[in-house]
Amino acid sequence: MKVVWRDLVTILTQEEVLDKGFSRAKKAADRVDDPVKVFRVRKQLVRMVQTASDIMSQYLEDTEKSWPSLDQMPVFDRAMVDACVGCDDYRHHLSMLGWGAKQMRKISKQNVAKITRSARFEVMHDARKEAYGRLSSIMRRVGPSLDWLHESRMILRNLPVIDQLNPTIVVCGAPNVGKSAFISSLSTGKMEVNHYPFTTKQLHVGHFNHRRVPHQLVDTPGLLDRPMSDRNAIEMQAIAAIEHVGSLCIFLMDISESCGTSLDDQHNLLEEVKSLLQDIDIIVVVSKADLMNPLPSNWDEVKNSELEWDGEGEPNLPILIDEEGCVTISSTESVGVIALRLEMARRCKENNKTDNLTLPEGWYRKD
Ligand SMILES: Nc1nc2c(ncn2[C@@H]2O[C@H](COP(=O)(O)OP(=O)(O)O)[C@@H](O)[C@H]2O)c(=O)[nH]1
Ligand SMILES: [Mg+2]
Repeated sequence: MKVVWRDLVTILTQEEVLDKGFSRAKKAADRVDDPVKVFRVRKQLVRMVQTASDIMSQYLEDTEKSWPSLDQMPVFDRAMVDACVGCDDYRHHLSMLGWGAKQMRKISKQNVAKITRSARFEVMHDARKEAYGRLSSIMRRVGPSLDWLHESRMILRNLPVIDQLNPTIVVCGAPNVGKSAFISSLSTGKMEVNHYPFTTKQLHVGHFNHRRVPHQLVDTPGLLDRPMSDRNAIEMQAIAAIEHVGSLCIFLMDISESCGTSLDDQHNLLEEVKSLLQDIDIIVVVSKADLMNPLPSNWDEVKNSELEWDGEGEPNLPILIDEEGCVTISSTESVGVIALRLEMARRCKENNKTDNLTLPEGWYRKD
């Protein structure tokens, strides 16, 4: 169900498909052997028409089938396709290939009938020529769709990869509040930087495993880190896609204001994020706890319990809490991060419980 755009093979141009069809047709005709000239010529011409049509229509059908169907695609990928190349165009150009293949098979049938019905060389040759002309004209109609698919493949190959079957935690907050530091401190591997091909915006993805379940952490710089009065349709679509895959949102707030954004503006951003990600459970977390003076009162307790935990099971480690009673962490000192990670995994699981009743789109219940 996961869409792997990298696996799409290159798309031939209409000239290349025609070349392929006609050169294979010629080879097939050369192999025909019959001592009686009229039979031999007839067989050759029939072979040419059939082979050319078969090769080209098969190519078109295989290509159409090898592209993921929009109806079976996870919602995140579909929203990306829509934002990048447009779902209507996607559907139209793929269906043009199917249309072309059908027309070609029809032409082959009709002109083969003409060839076999006649014993006159001129009629037979004309029918072959006519078939080639009609096949070429169908290819000319399909050509722009092949070009479109070629271009789209280049774009779709670079789509960000999010596995919608695994929990996804969206990390937001103003610039410099510590989102990257937070994701890095939790991630086992390196943070991947993906690009939305349709904007200059990026998507940063980190991963951690909890009880063998990979959890994805995504940060969307430029998209959810500043208030924007005029997000364009494409950016809104990216946000909708993010909302759809998100199981949980962590909103980081830097109360030291060392990030350069005032607390008021951070609160405004929080309200905006809440309205944009309406369907996602949001936890507000205060970052950079190590800068607090005094340190949170349970700093040592949290630090020690995190150090003592052996990584097994799902203990309830104490959450780091600041003076105001807010959840907090220090990514640089690694305090409160593991306790929060356990809480995030719990929340993701809880939030998925209800989702399990409604299967992901494109999945069918077998009862
Ligand atoms: N003292 C302290 N600094 C932090 C912490 N987390 C991030 N920073 C610093 O804050 C700055 C911005 O962090 P970054 O993760 O790049 O923020 P982002 O823009 O939200 O991704 C960097 O200089 C970090 O070193 C933290 O927990 N404690
Ligand atoms: Mg960052």
